[in-house]
Amino acid sequence: MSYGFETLAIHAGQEPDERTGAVIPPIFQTSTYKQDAVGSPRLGYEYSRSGNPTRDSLQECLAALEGGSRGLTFASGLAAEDTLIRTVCKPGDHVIIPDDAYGGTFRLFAKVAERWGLTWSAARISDVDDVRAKITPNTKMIWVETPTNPLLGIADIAGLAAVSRDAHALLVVDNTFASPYLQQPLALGADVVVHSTTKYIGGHSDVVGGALVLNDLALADSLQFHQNAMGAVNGPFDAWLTLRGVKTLAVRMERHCDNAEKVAEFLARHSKVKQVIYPGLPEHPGHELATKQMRRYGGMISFRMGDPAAAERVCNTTKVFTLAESLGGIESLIEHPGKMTHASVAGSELEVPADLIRLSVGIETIDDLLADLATALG
Ligand code: P1T
Repeated sequence: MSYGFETLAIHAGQEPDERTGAVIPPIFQTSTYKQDAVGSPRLGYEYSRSGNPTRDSLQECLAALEGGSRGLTFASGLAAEDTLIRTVCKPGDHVIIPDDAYGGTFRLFAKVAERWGLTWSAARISDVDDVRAKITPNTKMIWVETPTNPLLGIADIAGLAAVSRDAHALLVVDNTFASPYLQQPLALGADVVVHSTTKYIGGHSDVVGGALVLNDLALADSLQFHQNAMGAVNGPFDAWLTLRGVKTLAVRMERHCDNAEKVAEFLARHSKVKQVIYPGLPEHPGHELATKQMRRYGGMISFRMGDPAAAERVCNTTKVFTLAESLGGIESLIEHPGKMTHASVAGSELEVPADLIRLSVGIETIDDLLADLATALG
């Protein structure tokens, strides 16, 4: 029987505990496991870097939510990315990255992987032809964010999947901004989905984590080998917190989208705002594509003030929107990408405008959010 998304979020990988009937899977807060005889670990569990039942529950749940065969979870989104890059690529290989992406992802390619012999090119990820033009004989991965962070560009996942297949490269989609509730890249032809589970999946800004989901079982085995060999795993309590959060993903995302649509309309009408960037607005260049490949348009909005000082002033003034990095939690956050989350891309092709403000619209009362922005802009 195939269950719906909300049912999977609550039940996949989360059977009641066999021994006690506890409805919620326990936190197996243990580093190691008693073995019945030398070489006979129970149920294959021998050491918690290699395997832990709480982590297994989360991995199974996330695989189900993305429509993938296997999930692997990590200590952070960047740990998941690093494990994927070092599993798939070797020195001399080439990767295409988006010309708009999370600053930390750019830093991982440009300041870490490059030192180990990986080469990369930045492409306009919303332009399939530009991505195709950047392919080289050594291209191993096309790395996509959609929507991108922080400029909310939309990439054609199915179109890029065709390009990557022709090039014998892997299509990797960072699905952090959309979450599996709004978009399922594997069904559109992606090979691997990446998540910072710190964001919408955890949803409560209380735990850092990352995940990979895929269908290729041989690659999944290789990733699992590297997950253990490199050791960037999430702990049992972090896995449990993430599982606790993901159960409500569908209802949270609906409210994030409701609120973001109203905030985007409010900002678009405001005389002090120069440009609002939200895929749900008809004037967004990726609006049609987003309508096709996403269920709704998400909770992230960026906007430009036309003046960097004005942007900083707004960020420093809101009260319900908390000035902080990160996104995807139930509370609304505001930030200045140029000086905060994307400081590491300064001077690169990925540099973001200095008058840009990014909002992670939370699930508070919409009137309070609009009043807060009206005061800060006023
Ligand atoms: O922070 P971490 O869990 O390691 O995830 C990194 C990451 C990966 N991919 C995307 C699209 C992200 O947005 C992030 C983290 N981003 C922020 C912290 C931020 O405020 O944008």
